[in-house]
Amino acid sequence: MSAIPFNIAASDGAARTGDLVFPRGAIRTPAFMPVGTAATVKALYADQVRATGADIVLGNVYHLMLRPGAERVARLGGLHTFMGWPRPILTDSGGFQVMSLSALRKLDRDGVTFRSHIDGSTHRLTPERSVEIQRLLGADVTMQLDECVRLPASREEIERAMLLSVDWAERSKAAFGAPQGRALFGIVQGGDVADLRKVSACKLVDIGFDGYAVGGLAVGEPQETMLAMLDETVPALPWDRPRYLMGVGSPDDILKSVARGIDMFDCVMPTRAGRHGQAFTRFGKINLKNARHADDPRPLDEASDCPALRDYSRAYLHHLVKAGEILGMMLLSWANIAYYQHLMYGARAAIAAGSFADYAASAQEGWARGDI
Ligand code: PRF
Repeated sequence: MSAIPFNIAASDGAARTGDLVFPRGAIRTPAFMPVGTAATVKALYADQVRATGADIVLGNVYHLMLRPGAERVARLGGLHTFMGWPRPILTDSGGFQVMSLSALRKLDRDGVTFRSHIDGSTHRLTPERSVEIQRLLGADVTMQLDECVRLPASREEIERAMLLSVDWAERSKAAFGAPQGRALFGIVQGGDVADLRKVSACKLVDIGFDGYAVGGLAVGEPQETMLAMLDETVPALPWDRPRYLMGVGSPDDILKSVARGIDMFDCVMPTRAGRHGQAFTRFGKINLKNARHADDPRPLDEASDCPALRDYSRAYLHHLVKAGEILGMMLLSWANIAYYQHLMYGARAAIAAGSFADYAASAQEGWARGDI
């Protein structure tokens, strides 16, 4: 029995909507979790993130252990106090970022040694140290340390990393213990190999976690492959526990994954795109750098209740982006997080009403109609 209640209020096909209840607040699912890598959702105030409808944000072991340091954050009262976000925080375990960001990484059965991308200093992460760092940060959801393989990769390589991740899952669970009001998630690996995905999921379910993440996807494979892997993986996971698809994705990826039974998502896409002059809207993706916006007095979406989408002209946003002004990044990051939260709000309501397929189809139509 998990300490963290997950109440599924309604389901529609494989899609479900409900609440994952932590002492610091409930997470309405399906949920999009804005990424706050370095103790900040880049370019946004914590209050603003909340006002878009986010119930939880992400933090990162890799970044925070290097700077400012987990022990320092703990001395300063933990990550919630440090960043002024009193609601739940999920922290990623570090393995994925070690592989994508650090220099000179060396993996062995016990853990991974790597050089910091900031100052070249040497560090080590083991499953036990990752769990300890997440405890020091005060994470509401702790992720196991895993190894994510980039695709394409050989079956042998994918199987080795998956079995190592299962071993690390066991060690993470032992190190985590049974703290009150906090959750530990296992991470399914197995690349694009269906039978390895099933083995990974079954082994993690045997160990037993508060929730199950699907890792190792959106790492270079086509969307079709990612969705096929979800079709293989999700049915092997317990119905009554939350499922989290790591690092996904576009609005289209998200709705297609919700339809396959995923409850939680995170992705840098809305904030990163915002810093690069792109807006996600119900009319699809709009590139504000484009000269066609220079004389356009219309807002991105006059019907939105987010000021960033409703109250600033496309001409002004175009100007800010072209001039490299900080406010351009702030407004577009805000607009994008607001749009993602709006999309999830609609998904939850549609699942509750039994009309999720219609909801997804009409979102698709809006994106396809484009920005007229
Ligand atoms: N593992 C971890 N974090 C992740 C991933 C993973 O496989 C991914 C893959 N899309 C994103 N973030 N720990």
